[in-house]
Amino acid sequence: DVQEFGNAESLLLDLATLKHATNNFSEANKLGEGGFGSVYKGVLVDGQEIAVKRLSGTSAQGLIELKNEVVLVAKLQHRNLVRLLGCCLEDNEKLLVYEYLPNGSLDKFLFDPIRRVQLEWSRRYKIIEGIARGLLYLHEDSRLRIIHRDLKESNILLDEDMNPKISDFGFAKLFDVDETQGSTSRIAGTQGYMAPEYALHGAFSTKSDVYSYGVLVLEIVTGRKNFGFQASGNAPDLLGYIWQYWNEGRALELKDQSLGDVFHAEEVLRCIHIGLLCVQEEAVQRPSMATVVLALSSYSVSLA
Ligand code: ACK
Repeated sequence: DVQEFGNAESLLLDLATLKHATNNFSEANKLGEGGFGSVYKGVLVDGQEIAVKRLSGTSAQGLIELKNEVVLVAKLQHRNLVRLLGCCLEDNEKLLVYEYLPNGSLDKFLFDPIRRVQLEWSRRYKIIEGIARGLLYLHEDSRLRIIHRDLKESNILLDEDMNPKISDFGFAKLFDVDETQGSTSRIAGTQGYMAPEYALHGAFSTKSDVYSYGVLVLEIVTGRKNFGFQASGNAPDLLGYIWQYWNEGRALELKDQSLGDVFHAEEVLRCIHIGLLCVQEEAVQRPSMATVVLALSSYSVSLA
């Protein structure tokens, strides 16, 4: 029912148009698998490039999540969030249409042996800062106040200027001003990025997003994985891990090619510090995203 989408009628797109744009969802147009199903590249008749997310499965749960996502994301506009352009629910299809981001996900860049070289330090820092701003907007500045719940590299897309944009709001939940925490029996996050209280008890909050953000920061700085909590019980030895990374001289890979051989040790350490603060076991001890953004931006100001 279109009415359930509120003012989203203008967001409804025609199935024939989307089939034409994606060559009938051909394999050649497939970008990959996302959280909800396959993602296809498309080009509209006016030349505009789009990414079409085709929801798989016909469960009621899937449809509810889709509607949730459409209503939420359509209202959000921020330079660090992927724009939702529209959706289509014709013929049992459940399609979400997004702006197309040519550089794909941070996951591919960060952990690809060739492409990671393109991520010199100044870019990594901007990505760390951009994700923080997008997340702060979700948590506090958008009128909706949203907890993302599944923040990880594959949900961070990069635009043509390598500006990061957070995607996949299907698991995000609206929360009221006086109900800033939730609990769910259906845990929607990803192992290794979920805060302990969320992975173990389903308790999510803005602070569980902060935890995932901390894991992201440590992974973006070091190019390594597995900084997050594992439900199997093995607590990651964060400091040992980072110390080893530092000793191996891997940090020196992060020198800024555009500035010659300048190595931003202070910035690198600052980001590691912020990452470690964010992945503290006790949620109350983690900083808010407002504090993180301030720490990152006041630092770049003081460097200038
Ligand atoms: O790393 P990628 O190339 O970037 O592979 C994944 C894949 O689809 C499954 O999520 C890509 N993808 C998702 N959304 C978009 C988008 N809006 N623009 C471009 N690529 C996208 C993602």
